[in-house]
Amino acid sequence: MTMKPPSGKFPVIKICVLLFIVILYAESFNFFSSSSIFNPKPCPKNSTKPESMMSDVVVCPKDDKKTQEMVPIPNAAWFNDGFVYDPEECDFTNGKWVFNSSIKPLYSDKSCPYISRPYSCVKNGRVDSDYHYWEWHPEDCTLPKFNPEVALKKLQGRRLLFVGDSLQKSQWESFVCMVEGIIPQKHKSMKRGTHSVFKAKEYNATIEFYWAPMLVESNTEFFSIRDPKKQIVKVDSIMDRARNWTGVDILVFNSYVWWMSDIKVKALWGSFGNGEEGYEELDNQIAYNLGLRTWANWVDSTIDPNKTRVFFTTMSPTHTRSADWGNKDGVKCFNETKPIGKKNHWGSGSNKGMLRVVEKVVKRMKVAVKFINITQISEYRIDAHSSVYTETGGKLLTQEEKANPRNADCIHCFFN
Ligand SMILES: *[C@@H]1O[C@H](CO)[C@@H](O)[C@H](O)[C@H]1NC(C)=O
Ligand SMILES: *[C@@H]1O[C@H](CO)[C@@H](O)[C@H](O)[C@H]1NC(C)=O
Ligand SMILES: *[C@@H]1O[C@H](CO)[C@@H](O)[C@H](O)[C@H]1NC(C)=O
Ligand SMILES: *[C@@H]1O[C@H](CO)[C@@H](O)[C@H](O)[C@H]1NC(C)=O
Ligand SMILES: *[C@@H]1O[C@H](CO)[C@@H](O)[C@H](O)[C@H]1NC(C)=O
Ligand SMILES: *[C@@H]1O[C@H](CO)[C@@H](O)[C@H](O)[C@H]1NC(C)=O
Ligand SMILES: CC(=O)N[C@H]1CO[C@H](CO)[C@@H](O)[C@@H]1O
Repeated sequence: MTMKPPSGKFPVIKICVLLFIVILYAESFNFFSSSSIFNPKPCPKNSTKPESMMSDVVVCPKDDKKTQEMVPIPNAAWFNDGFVYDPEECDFTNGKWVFNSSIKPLYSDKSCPYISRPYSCVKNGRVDSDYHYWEWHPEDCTLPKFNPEVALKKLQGRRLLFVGDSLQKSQWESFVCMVEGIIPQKHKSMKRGTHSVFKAKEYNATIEFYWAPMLVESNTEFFSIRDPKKQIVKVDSIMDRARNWTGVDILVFNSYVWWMSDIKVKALWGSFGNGEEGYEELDNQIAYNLGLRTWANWVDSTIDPNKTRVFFTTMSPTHTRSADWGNKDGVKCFNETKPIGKKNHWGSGSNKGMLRVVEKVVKRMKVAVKFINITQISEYRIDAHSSVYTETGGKLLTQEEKANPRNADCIHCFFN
């Protein structure tokens, strides 16, 4: 397999999928190649020479000093953790958003038919457009340019499945939209449901999504019950749905916002099988821990790490408190049109305690789970939410409703 030097920056700013694609690019070279591993490394800041023996591809950020080296590592396999892309080497999450009006977005919610209506900002009437034109520039490395064909080739004969909540669903839709443009109509198909499947037929590849907002079961997930006070979470129930997560090559999980209601989580164990009595009220971190451990046990007992790569997307921040970024007169993310420039900004919508819970659970797992850490890079993007360009109860907001900042959706990411 040959690899072209990564060049340029990401042409589209998809907060949610950006890091995943970086990881796909970084890892899939070894994932999908039997004989060699290509692993992007940052250039040491004070040198132009790659220093690591493991270094396969080194691209310096400065154009005139591009250093490249490719060293196939014989007999190394993609699962060998010693060789897998190491976020410590180039922390993609450490960087800044840079405005670039020359970016040509790969799709818009008008060109791609797969974006759900609540996140179709342009269709829903958003007229400002700066939010399309911010590029993520990591400090220590250059991101590879996204190429839909290369991405599809990497997925050839494979199944990629996203499992989780609506943010994960958006991530799936965005990923599909980034590649579907190059596939002729008759060579692709989409089936929607609890388990949605996009097929790229020529590539024998599928990009799938499974709705499981808490990973484990709850009585609210299909919206038959809408009152959060009546929500009951079956913290040990995962088996029925998880049967549909097997035989997949790449699994990407997430779960966060559904655990974050203001009231305690009513947790139920299977042994209280009859009806919904016998629940226990728990703090969200404790309940989250129980739910995630159920998930972790399933992964450890079911997933063959030689066949399946497992990822976990960290929480996507909510931007519902404008005082977090010093806009005292603002309401939520309403009317925000620029990212936050302050390095390491961290708002009240990202609960560090919850992050620690996931980290701890994952650390104890047998199967290596790689984090797609979107939290920090998304924290900056107060401008990148559906805001009032969304719908409620299946209906677009009226002009009047749009004028009311309180109606802004500051949880979901935009999809342009
Ligand atoms: C380059 O950086 C390394 C590690 O950060 C340090 O040990 C070394 O002294 C530096 N060399 C120069 C010439 O600054
Ligand atoms: C802006 O984007 C264009 C098109 O992708 C690219 O050629 C150019 O290098 C970018 N500019 C900067 C400063 O990154
Ligand atoms: C298509 O991919 C699946 C795995 O997703 C594999 O089992 C099957 O053999 C492939 N079919 C062809 C014709 O390559
Ligand atoms: C994965 O493959 C390696 C090397 O072929 C083998 O040693 C290991 O037992 C396998 N692991 C599992 C879980 O099958
Ligand atoms: C939102 O922005 C628009 C356009 O800049 C402005 O006309 C309007 O007054 C703003 N609304 C609020 C509530 O700040
Ligand atoms: C994700 O990034 C945040 C901030 O950069 C950091 O605090 C956290 O430990 C990271 N979590 C994981 C699981 O990588
Ligand atoms: C959407 C869904 O849950 N699909 C299937 C999951 O797996 C079970 C058992 O294999 C099927 O009965 C479901 O239809």
